[in-house]
Amino acid sequence: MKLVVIIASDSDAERLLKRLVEQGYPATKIGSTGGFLRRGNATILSGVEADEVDAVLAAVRAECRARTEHVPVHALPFFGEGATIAEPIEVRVGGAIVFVLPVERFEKT
Ligand code: 2BA
Repeated sequence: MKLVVIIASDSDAERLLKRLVEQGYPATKIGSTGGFLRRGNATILSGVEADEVDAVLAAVRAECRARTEHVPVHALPFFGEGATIAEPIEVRVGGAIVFVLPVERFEKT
């Protein structure tokens, strides 16, 4: 068994959760916050058999499309304070970050 951990934007995560559940994959959505942008995002956990991981990743690719956005440096927490760069910086938004972890043990009580 594998645990697929997916970090996605809030809007993409909602559609992804719907698609996973419709396809019969269990999923849990947890509210989270990106450390760099400090924007709300969502973390989805899905525990599936090893041979189902590719199908879960296909759903992620279908629902989470990356795009870029220009963010003013002064709007960035930590980095923005006292920033001397005037140009907005380009950041990736949307898309997903995925970790696939081995599951040592799974129990349902
Ligand atoms: P954030 O940390 O808010 O990062 C949002 C986006 O800002 C990142 O998109 C990346 O394009 C950019 N970014 C992050 N750190 C940067 C830096 N030091 N300088 C310039 N640009 C930077 P993604 O890479 O798609 O990441 C989206 C969200 O996924 C992240 O939100 C974070 O919540 C999570 N994440 C990404 N990589 C991770 C990792 N290795 N471990 C844990 N969480 C991760």
